[in-house]
Amino acid sequence: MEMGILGLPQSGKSTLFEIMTKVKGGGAHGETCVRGQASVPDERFDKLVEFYQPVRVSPAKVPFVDVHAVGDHPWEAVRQNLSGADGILHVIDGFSLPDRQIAVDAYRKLEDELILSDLLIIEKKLERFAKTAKKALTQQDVRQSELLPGLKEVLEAGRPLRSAGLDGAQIFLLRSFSFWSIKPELVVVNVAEDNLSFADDFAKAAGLNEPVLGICCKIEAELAALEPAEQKEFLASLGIAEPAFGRIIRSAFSLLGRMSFFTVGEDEVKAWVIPAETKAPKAAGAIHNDFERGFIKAEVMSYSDFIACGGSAAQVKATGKLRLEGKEYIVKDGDIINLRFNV
Ligand SMILES: Nc1nc2c(ncn2[C@@H]2O[C@H](COP(=O)(O)OP(=O)(O)O)[C@@H](O)[C@H]2O)c(=O)[nH]1
Ligand SMILES: [Mg+2]
Repeated sequence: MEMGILGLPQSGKSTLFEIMTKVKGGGAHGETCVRGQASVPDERFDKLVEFYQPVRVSPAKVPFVDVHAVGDHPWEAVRQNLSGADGILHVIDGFSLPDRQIAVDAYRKLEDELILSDLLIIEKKLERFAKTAKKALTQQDVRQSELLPGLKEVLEAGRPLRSAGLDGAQIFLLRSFSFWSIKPELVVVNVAEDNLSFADDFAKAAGLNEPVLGICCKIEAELAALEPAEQKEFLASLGIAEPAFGRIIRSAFSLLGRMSFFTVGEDEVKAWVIPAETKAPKAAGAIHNDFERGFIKAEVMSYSDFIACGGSAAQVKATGKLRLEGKEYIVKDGDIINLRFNV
């Protein structure tokens, strides 16, 4: 799982990457590509840490990739380093020239590049299908050849594949193409300090289905350099409850279809990252492969029951709210789990 950061040069990609991951962005040491993990802010997690006061604290993480794409062939660097990304964070410069049309054009410029790239893939494939004898086509070929012409029309209309209303099976059928515009996308407008509402202006003007969030990287970079207590003061002075970068990380996390369950104790409170709709043994496998094989039962407390019982696991058990779940249990976001396994 990985989120690729896309955007024109000087739009603030590396600045945002650094704010989110605390890792120096691409280009700082001459690399074309830098990876970093961003902690996902989660009030529930903070609360669990407060109750357990553990030695180690391990929040959920989202990996981001920052590409330093400059020079004559920036697109090549992007292609090489972001093709494996599961989602795209598209950064728009909204600070240097806060003009809606310029921002929308900047967005379209890269978006059209991705759409064109996908269109070429489809055209090539359809050509190949046309040249192949019907009998030589596999079942998968046939299903692809039925699906692709409609998708070609979507792209020709300038729309990304993620807007084509594809279902899970169709997306699976298309996975080998590594389409760009099929990836879920979060749009982030990097706004000027004195023009925080520009992200909303952009969203209205662009009329996108994709989620759009605003951030002023300049302010948030200053914020990130402060001690936690000073951060709170600084935010309060601006009338902001939470820094925007936290919301961006959370949106990326859910855009990638991920959720977390918790394991708790005095040694460690940890948020484990799993895809939504994961069954208990697979979730156990996120902790250790052996736990999946040797899975017996999961003792589960819901986060809300835990809080209702004043943060006492014993109280949860005493009130009959501790559930013993088996192999078919689908883990819910925020479950607090203790595994029983046999290895
Ligand atoms: N005024 C202003 N400058 C910014 C902001 N975000 C980034 N910059 C500056 O814009 C330049 C390019 O930023 P960078 O993150 O390297 O862009 P990248 O090429 O997309 O990675 C740097 O000099 C940043 O300091 C912002 O919100 N406001
Ligand atoms: Mg950069």
